[in-house]
Amino acid sequence: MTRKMDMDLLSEKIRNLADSSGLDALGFAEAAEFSDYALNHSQRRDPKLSLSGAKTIIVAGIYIGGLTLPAWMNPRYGRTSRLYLSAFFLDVVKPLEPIVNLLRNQGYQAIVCDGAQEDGSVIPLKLAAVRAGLGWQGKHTLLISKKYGTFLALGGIITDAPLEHNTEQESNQCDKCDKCQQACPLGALDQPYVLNRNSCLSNMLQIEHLPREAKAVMENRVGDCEICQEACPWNKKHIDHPLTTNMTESFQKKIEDWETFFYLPDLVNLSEESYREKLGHLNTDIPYNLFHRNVLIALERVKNGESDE
Ligand code: B12
Repeated sequence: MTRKMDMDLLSEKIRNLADSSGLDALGFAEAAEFSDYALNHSQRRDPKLSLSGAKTIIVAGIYIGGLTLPAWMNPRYGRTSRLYLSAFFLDVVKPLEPIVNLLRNQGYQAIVCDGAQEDGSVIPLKLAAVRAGLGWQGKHTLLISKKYGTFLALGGIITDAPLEHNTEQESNQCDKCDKCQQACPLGALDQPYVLNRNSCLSNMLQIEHLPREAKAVMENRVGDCEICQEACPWNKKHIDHPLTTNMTESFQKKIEDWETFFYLPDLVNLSEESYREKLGHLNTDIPYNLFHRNVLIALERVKNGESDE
């Protein structure tokens, strides 16, 4: 009984900390194996390989739909994604720190899914978020939250603290909708709920070999693609009328001069050093030469009058 009260109290403290750190969504899940995880990445599949006494996975989400975006609809500006602008995992890692400190002060171990390196991504975050009750995986494979659509950047902690565990998962609401599948110009979602990584434009824009079919559809994208997310009906209200949340302001500060930063005629002259200085903290993983290649293609398109402008 006392143990249960302690557990509830700690879970409650974590919820309060999450609120004050600006996290928009939080859930607790049992740290059991993700037996349906398809990648050959055993550490990610089994949280106990990261922490042998793991009991709980804490999954957190930050709403990234509220960013003021650069002038992406103008083909003279390079286009990226909300996740890219919000520094992938990193903005979810920082607000998790107070929770990690609390757990450690109480004598528990806590490992953060920092995502900065391949092995830092110690949890399959979409599957963990579903288990924690934050939403369901859509046909584009992304987590859909009723409140935030797919615009939740996810982060997580594995801990040996015995916290409350969610037991009710959100039911899948995609039903017959296949808008994301139809929207993908490269057929990366031909099979619902499975992303063919080799055909995903987000992936292609960060690898050496850019196939001709990707070049034909990338438009002004210089890194990352959000086509499937833009087509998702659960995102419509966020695209038309983004919410303002606690974090919107801090994201915004970081991209203050970015409305002009992505102007292609200037962007093409960005040196490797400035690239690192300006975008390094965003953890995009896109090497300078590939970013520059993407910018050149986008600019060429404007010069050749292939854009609608
Ligand atoms: C590797 C990776 C990528 C790779 C590969 C993507 C992939 N196949 O998942 C690349 C570089 C291509 C990529 C792209 C993007 N990514 Co990514 N990526 C990751 C990363 C690091 C691991 C994901 C992973 O494990 N994939 C492996 C595959 C096997 O997992 P899966 O797609 O979930 O596969 C499951 C389903 O297919 C399911 N399944 C099969 N059949 C069926 C049937 C039904 C009915 C159901 C429900 C499920 C189901 O079973 C599989 C489970 O094994 C995570 C962070 C993390 N640590 O989790 C971020 C992450 C998943 N990415 C994210 C995002 C946002 C993107 C992009 C949209 C980026 C952008 N442009 O904004 C694009 C994705 C486009 C898309 N439609 O997915 C977010 C997702 C947030 C969210 N709300 O869901 C994450 C969580 C990062 C973050 N910190 O927030 N990504």
